[in-house]
Amino acid sequence: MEVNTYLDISPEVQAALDEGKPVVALESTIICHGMPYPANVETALAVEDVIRSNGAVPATIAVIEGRIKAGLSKSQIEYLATAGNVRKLSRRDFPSVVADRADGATTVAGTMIVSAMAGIRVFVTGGIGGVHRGAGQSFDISADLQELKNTDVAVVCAGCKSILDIPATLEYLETAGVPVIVYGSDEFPAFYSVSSGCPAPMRIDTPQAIAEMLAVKRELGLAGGALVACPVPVEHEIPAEEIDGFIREALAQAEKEHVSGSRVTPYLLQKVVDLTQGRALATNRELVLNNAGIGARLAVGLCRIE
Ligand code: PSU
Ligand code: MN
Repeated sequence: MEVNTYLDISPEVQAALDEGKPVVALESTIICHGMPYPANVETALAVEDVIRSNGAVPATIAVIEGRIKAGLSKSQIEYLATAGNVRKLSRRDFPSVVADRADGATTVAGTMIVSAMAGIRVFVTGGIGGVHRGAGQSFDISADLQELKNTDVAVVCAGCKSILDIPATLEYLETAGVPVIVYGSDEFPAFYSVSSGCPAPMRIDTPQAIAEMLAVKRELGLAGGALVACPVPVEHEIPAEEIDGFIREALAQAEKEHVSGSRVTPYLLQKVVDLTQGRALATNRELVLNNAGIGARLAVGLCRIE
């Protein structure tokens, strides 16, 4: 791929890519808009450590002063975690954030775009965006789903929150032709909860077997991404019946305040954290760390095959 003139790949990430070593991308929306300071920095650095201890190089993705970054230093992570007006950066936002030389925190869609630019095949996050409840009226469907359709990166997550319409999100992914793999469970996970009530479209029990499937997908020339959903470790889950009341409350407040557009998801995430008084934050941290271990082993598996 042509070297993108707006992209800075850190020396460590570039060396790993050149040597064919495993690299795992990480998003920055979770740092800037998903968690409060200092939990955001602490989690971001802990996730990088888990990736390293599982044999891969972490590449946190963001835009800083208009430069697209793959691989951030500790001080850059600290900067983003405390900077006030970092923009939420999905596909449509790249031209303006880069042209304005602004700071941007990449969503799942944004991080997939930069991963593909840099040649990174695995990306670990917490939860993806999807089809919102009431999308039949609002048309609110995350650009993350379009990106999964189009961009060849494997996204490792803990499913999606029930702030979304999970069955509709899975229908959308099926229509888009995106393989959805649940790691070690027969049920698609609902971020905080192991259970969503939706059966797993496909179940695979080891990172190596997922890597083998993704290698076949590539050899078949099938474009687009894949979604790997890992249930939160059960000892850290908030069971669906406990979190559902908080989610309903958050949705009701969003409606009352007429929140719309790109503000909807950050608003709902923040409300759930506030309403659960930090319990959601602790679960969020644990599930991302769990995903990081699995994602790193998947990246190692892919390098072994190719
Ligand atoms: N869902 C979560 N945690 C998150 C997000 C979603 O459980 O942090 C963030 C991700 O960055 C995701 C984005 O890509 O929100 C989706 O925003 P929207 O629904 O506006 O597309
Ligand atoms: Mn939306």
